[in-house]
Amino acid sequence: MSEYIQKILAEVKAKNPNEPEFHQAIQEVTESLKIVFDRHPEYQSAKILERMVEPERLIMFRVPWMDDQGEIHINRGFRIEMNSAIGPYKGGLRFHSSVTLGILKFLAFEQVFKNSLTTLPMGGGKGGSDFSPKGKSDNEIMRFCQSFMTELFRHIGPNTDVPAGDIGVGTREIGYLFGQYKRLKNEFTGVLTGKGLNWGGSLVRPEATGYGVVYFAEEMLKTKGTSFDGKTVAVSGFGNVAWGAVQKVNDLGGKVVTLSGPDGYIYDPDGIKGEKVDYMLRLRSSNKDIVEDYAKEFNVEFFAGRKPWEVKVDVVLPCATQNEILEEDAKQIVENGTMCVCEGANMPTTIEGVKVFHEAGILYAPGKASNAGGVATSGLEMSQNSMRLPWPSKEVDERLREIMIRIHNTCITTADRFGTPGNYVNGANIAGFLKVADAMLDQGLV
Ligand code: NDP
Ligand code: 2IT
Repeated sequence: MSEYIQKILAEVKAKNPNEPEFHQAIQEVTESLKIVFDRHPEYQSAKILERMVEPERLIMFRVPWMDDQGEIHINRGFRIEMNSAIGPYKGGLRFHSSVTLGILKFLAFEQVFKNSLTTLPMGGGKGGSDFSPKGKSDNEIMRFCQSFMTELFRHIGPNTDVPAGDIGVGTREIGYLFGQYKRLKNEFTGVLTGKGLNWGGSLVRPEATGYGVVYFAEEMLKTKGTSFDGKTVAVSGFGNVAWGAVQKVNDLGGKVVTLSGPDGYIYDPDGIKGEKVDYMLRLRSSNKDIVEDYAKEFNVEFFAGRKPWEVKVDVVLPCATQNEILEEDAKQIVENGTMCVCEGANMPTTIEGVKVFHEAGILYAPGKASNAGGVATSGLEMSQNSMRLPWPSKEVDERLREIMIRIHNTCITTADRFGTPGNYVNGANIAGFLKVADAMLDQGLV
């Protein structure tokens, strides 16, 4: 690693202590950028990377709310406005007990590159809270969302910062957040995406991240002259992204045999199809945080405390959360003869895990490229809101597929151009970086 990159990493670690995920995300990107700095010293002298690792603005606030028994709780709310060089800040909100400032900073940093790859005019941001929806009633979730928005509303807007969903935030939560924003501002605008269809949402947004992951993986398989037809697939998670991915794998003739939760994984050798896919929605909205119920409902095996990576499959789609594929999991996946790993979650594979995939020469795509279909369709929702015209689902789906194919091709051609053919990590990091970096150069010292 060059001295320059090492110096930046050391500074980031010193300035942002106890934020290992943020360090990890920056390390992964900077390793790819070394080749860029060798060829283009102008980015180094303009200190573009040093600027990019520092959020433009960071908002942290108190979220007090009352539970159904009248007890008061205080959670912490965040919004990281990371980079607005190419458009308004854009990115999801995560509600999960594990949320910390460092986790949201890693997600906001990734989002800048991802949004750049979509070809749409969106900057990067992320937010959320350490509030856990697990075991909460609908009314409690509503009161929490209203309190969260009572502070957040003054910092966001359709041309400033447009949040959406992520872990623990789906259409229900977006509804409560949108309702409160509208009351406070007396404005009906596209300030959030992932809205319900009757109040400004886009068709295909709920499915978009998962569909996009599978469209991307389909392009990866094509480079080896094959397709999803007849392939077995391991999916982790059972949330929004997993749900969309399972449906599209089925459409393309593949068979998904696993789902997972924090409690373990289920193995369904007949494939997750038909009513089983609908059941995933019930599982997700039960707020129980477990996948074991699927095994009971459909009489399949459940493996407590284990990950689905021990199952022999052709394709792996990690769709749960960060760092769910460790080095030893990656080795297991390679040993299983898996040919393609395409990430639905953000940073599900550790740096050591990615190294294992690269050394084995299997197809591997990082989330910032392969899961960009969610935010891309959020961008399409923003376009429809601005035009005040909803598009039919076929049109949204076709645009989504085109965007995913374009991102795939950008990764391939950029990796080639910088002398690392087939390396999707370098392709995504470099292409994502160049667009934002050039915009920052154009805009002066920002
Ligand atoms: P959901 O809340 O719908 O589902 C998240 C899934 O991951 C659930 O199965 C959840 O289980 C599980 N999970 C969450 N935290 C943990 C944990 N610490 N350990 C094990 N399992 C966990 O979220 P999404 O499907 O929206 O998000 C999944 C991933 O995809 C995340 O990495 C997210 O950042 C990423 N992503 C989401 C996009 C979107 O548009 N929604 C777009 C692009 C990426 P449980 O609920 O039981 O905790
Ligand atoms: O990680 C992500 O890209 C998301 N959670 C979606 C963000 C968005 O603004 O749609």
